[in-house]
Amino acid sequence: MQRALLLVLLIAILAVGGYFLLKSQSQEPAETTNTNELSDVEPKNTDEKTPLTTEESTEVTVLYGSNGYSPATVAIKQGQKVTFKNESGKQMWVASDDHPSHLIYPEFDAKTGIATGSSYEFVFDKVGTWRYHDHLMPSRTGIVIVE
Ligand SMILES: [Cu+2]
Repeated sequence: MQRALLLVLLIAILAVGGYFLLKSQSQEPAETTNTNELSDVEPKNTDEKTPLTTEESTEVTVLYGSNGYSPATVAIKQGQKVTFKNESGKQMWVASDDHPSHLIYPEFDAKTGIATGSSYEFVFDKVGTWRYHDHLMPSRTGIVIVE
């Protein structure tokens, strides 16, 4: 009987002690990590978002008409997208120089004719001065300067 009582007492003490231990542990770290996370994360997020939104909001469009690309030369920032809109009445195949291999910037290649009224979009990830042409009419050329 005495042993059983002692056992029950021991279990009760352990349970109460463990409860308070857990309570104090879970409260203190939770409070400190919460404040740390808030002060660390918030300014980082806004810093990252500001340059991204300004780059996305400035859209660069090159029109392809009967006289070729207009403007023939555009300057953009790295990671910015250029839209080549075909208004020529014929098919347009935007491709990096040199013709016909397109090896100077192989990814910058529509790889097919773009119908009039449609566009070809390309995001320039590489810094440089990229000359291009209409693969279907190689005398019509343009330049994209990526800074
Ligand atoms: Cu070509």
